[in-house]
Amino acid sequence: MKEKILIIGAGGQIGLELTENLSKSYGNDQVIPSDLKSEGNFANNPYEQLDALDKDALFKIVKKHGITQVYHLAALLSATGEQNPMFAWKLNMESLFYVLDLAKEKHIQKIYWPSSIAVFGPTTPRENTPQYTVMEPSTIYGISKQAGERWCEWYFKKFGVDVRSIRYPGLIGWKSAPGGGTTDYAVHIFHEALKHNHYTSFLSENTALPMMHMEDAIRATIELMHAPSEKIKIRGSYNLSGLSFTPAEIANEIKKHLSEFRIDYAPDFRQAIADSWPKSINDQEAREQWGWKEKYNLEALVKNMLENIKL
Ligand code: NAD
Ligand code: AKB
Repeated sequence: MKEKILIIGAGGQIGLELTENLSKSYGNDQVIPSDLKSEGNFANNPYEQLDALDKDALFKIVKKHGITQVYHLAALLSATGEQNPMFAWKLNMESLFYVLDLAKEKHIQKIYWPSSIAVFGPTTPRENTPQYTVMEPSTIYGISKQAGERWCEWYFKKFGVDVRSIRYPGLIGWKSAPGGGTTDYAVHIFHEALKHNHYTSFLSENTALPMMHMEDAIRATIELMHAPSEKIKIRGSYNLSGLSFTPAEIANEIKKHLSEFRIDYAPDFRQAIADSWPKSINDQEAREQWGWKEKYNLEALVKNMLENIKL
């Protein structure tokens, strides 16, 4: 069957790169990016303006294009979610139900929905955090992702919905601007380094967090979506690890390329969020079950970002 893919929230950090990547494999006409924004950056694809909370509009677009797969990316992230908790809950949960129901009712065949390391909380073991462990998230974003994982598994078990998910760490890419996340300091730092040779970090010097180059994350997403169904043993969401570093460590790596670069630290409300998350992730299930392996370490990531960011 020829796949037709709808990407919801395609105008964000992940969506822009995923649209580009899927279009290369499936063809521009087979990939339909959509977002709240009236115009997308998608001259080559049939773009749709769509509010993920508009169930009827979503259904019409699915029928109009004969959609077979949905990548549902629209969400409020950790920092913006804490500023607007009730709306974060509404957006992150209700839009997921609409997509899961489309599959339950057999209008679409496959769903990708991202979770996050934000599902973990202050009572989770922070080093080498395993797939199965204590999970008491302390942000609305994390609570919505944890609940979303449970709903995905429930729809799989109850109705056979083919839904797949990854708990992304902080993602770092050069093709788009940072969004409303706590890990986004590690994207912003490159733009400020190149513009001003200076960055004020909203996380403290020694705050280690799990991170990943966007290219690795997109490849993982597509590999998971292409994996044979019987290999996908986890229908909540997979731990996935790339690398871990602190603001001081990434700053030191940037200094190897920009010797004048300086960093200051002025932690704000996002410090408490970062302090509740793991420092590193154990992803043995993803490695064993569908062959995940990252490409980028810190050295390669910093080099790649500095070479590619266009101001
Ligand atoms: P982003 O904030 O850059 O992009 C989100 C996109 O969704 C934006 O283009 C926004 O306009 C769109 N959107 C918001 N509300 C919408 C609505 N009502 N209808 C349609 N579109 C809407 O986020 P991102 O970094 O690309 O993240 C995408 C997904 O991946 C999210 O679910 C996020 O939780 C998850 N994730 C991201 C990271 C990361 O580091 N970027 C890490 C873990 C999980
Ligand atoms: C955020 O910081 O909110 C995201 C995430 C790790 O989910 N980047």
